[in-house]
Amino acid sequence: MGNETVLRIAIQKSGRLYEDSVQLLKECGIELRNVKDRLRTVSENFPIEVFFLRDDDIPEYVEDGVADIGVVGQNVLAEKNRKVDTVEALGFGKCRLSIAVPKTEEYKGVASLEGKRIATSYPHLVKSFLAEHKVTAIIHEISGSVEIAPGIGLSDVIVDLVSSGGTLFMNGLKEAEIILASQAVLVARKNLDEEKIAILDKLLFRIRAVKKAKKSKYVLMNAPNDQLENIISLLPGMRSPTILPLANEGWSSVHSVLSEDKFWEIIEKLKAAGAEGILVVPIEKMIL
Ligand code: PRT
Ligand code: ZN
Repeated sequence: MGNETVLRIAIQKSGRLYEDSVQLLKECGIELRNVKDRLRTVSENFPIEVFFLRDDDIPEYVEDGVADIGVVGQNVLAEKNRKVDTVEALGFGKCRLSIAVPKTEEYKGVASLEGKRIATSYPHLVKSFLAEHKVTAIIHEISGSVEIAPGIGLSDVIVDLVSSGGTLFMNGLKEAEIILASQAVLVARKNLDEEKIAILDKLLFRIRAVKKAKKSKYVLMNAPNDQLENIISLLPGMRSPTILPLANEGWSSVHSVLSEDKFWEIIEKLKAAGAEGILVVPIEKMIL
């Protein structure tokens, strides 16, 4: 790539955010070769260089300017408390940092943690949560397998990440209170120069198009002409739905875009209004 400016992005080397991070870049049309077993790689078709790092190190590397931007969980970002800007929520890596207590115990609120031993990998977040609630407890920082701590007598409760809740359940624990809801975000270092901001804007434009497309479906259906007006009124479309005559007299083909949150509701109304042969197609990119 010669001396052209490249934007350096840090993503997780392996683990829960790796696949989705690489997939996101791919969906943005950014080609990366040989991503496995590499520390860094430069894209051939977009001015970006990818660094593969441990997720815990990403906020620091971005703050220090070793990388310009990074993909990291809000949980790690909040714990590390580095001076970086969050530029976009990415919608994957969703989880929550929660207080979990033994299944057999009744949880009576934050105040009941007074004097208790809490095992966690998130000492700073736990400390500030307790301070906020004016509770004093003993924090045991452990780096992995936090969920076994109560079982081996190391702590009374834990604060750990939860997604399905299966891990807690298998260890005789239950989720008692959420401290932080988290997902992966794109962060950027402060004071990026103009050229890098221009590349970041280009990347963000693509990321938003991909995100938007994931939330939307392209819908095609056949509609009796005497019901067209009614059917069209149910459809938002990007501007308005597309109507094409069918060879079959008295019928039209109606095309539109529906957002996922309203999808089923609208489909039911369309059927009730006489729409037939409804096809639902995923959208790859959506540029508005
Ligand atoms: O090696 P490196 O340091 O990079 O990776 P890591 O082992 O520290 O992190 P990794 O890959 O486990 O997680 C990376 C990020 O994924 C986290 O920082 C979160 O932002 C996000 N994430 C999303 C999760 C989970 N979901 C999750 N369920 N991270 C961890 N878990 C663990 C949790 O700690 C518990 O052990 O999964 C278990 C619970 O899962 P359930 O489904 O049984 O509730
Ligand atoms: Zn980590």
